[in-house]
Amino acid sequence: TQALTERTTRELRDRTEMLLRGLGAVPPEPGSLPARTPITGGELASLPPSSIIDVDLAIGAADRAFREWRSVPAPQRAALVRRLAALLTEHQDELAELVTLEAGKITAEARGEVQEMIDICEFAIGLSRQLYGRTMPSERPGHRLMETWHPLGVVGVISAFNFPVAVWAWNTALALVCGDTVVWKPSETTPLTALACHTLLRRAAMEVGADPEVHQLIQGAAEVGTRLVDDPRVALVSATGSVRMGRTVAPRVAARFGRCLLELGGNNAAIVTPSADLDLAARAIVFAAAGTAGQRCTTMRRLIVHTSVVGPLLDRVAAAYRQLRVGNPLDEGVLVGPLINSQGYLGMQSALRRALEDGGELVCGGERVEGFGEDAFYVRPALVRMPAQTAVVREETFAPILYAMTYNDLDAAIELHNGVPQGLSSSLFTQDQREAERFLAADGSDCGIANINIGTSGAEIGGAFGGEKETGGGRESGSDSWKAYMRRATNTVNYSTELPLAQGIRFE
Ligand code: UN1
Repeated sequence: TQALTERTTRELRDRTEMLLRGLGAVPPEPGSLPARTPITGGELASLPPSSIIDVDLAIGAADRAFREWRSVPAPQRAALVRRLAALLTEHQDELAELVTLEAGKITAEARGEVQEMIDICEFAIGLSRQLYGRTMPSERPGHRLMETWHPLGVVGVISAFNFPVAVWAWNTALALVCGDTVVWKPSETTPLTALACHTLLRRAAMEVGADPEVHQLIQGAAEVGTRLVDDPRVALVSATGSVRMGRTVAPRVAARFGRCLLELGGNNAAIVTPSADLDLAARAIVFAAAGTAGQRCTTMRRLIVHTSVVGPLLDRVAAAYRQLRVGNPLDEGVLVGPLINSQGYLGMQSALRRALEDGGELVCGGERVEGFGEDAFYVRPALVRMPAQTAVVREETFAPILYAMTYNDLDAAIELHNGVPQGLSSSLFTQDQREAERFLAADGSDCGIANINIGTSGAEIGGAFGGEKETGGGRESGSDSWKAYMRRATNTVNYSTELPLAQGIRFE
């Protein structure tokens, strides 16, 4: 296998170089930041990481560009995003393949991720004419009271390996039409897809006559991100990643009174009730739990099933799990690609061990799939029956482990559902309207996303995306998430010849 793996890596390296050229992203000079493919674990390229000085220069350039960009009318700013959408559409397959090579996603999901970028661009273009402020009736005669939304400043975007391009696009498309400029620090695991996106955006800017400096790319490990987080010129830090990362970022940004938008961990569950359509539920569960090899922040990690249907439901899920093809994500028919690296694999193994110690029973999966070389980590998605929601179940393990528990009474199920520190996404499967409404009510799911009869993952861009508790509270993407990228000014205008004071105060 070792020789085969090396040959495969060589082929993937050539392919990467070709894709980068096709995207106009000149393969950079080598440096100490390796870009690996989880397909074999081998190196595709290496790049020079940004130095602290590079980071300062990038923030300075974005700050200078902001001074002009903020005064360009929003519908004109949208021209840049429109051109980006066109380039993404033109290069959808190449960019998706690069995502597969660098993050290990299967082709369908990688294309879906690029589609999500195109979708958010379209949303942002429409939004550029809808950055609405309100007017309120003033309590004073001859006065007008209103609010205006203004560009905020430099937005620092920190993104994760699992959605290496879509999450960048959510932030960047909105930030740009809102009149902000962007400094992007991608995951150090996915520098090449970042380079490709940066190149496409810069090209779009050149083609529509916008200032290419509105977007800056900085690459490297945590210290590069920290520099970005600490800089007072960065008005908003939008960070996606682990709760651990959020715990360092949030207090640092708060200490300088900057703004934070956090998308941190999820420990998403589905409740399956006695009236649920079990075939539909099983299909939804398999995609949400095993898709993307369990490496979405929206991945389903917990199942809370009514005792009357637990047997038939788990039989269906286990049968589907046994049929899942795990392997090279470039191969047709493969539904589960590799984990990102050895850390992902070790994390999964240790969580499984703890679950079994807690009395968990492995229904299927969990084992490593060999034959891809020692540096590639392919696993069969695991289904584990748990006697209770023990400590390991309350943690987010970024790998395909689905813990199944049972319930008898819906109140207890919702209690169990909400009994974790994270609050991103959730689902309930039922044909009973009362149960559905209860789940969506104030005393139902405590998550930012609550679904009925669909899984926890795969949200559309039109809704606001994000969650509560340790998930961080931020909202990105659709609905009115744009407000996080702007500052609100309240304006009172006196068009009378008198000077009445509010609250009826007389000062004379
Ligand atoms: C993430 O995993 O960080 O809802 C984002 C979903 C995708 C986005 C996931 N649209 O699964």
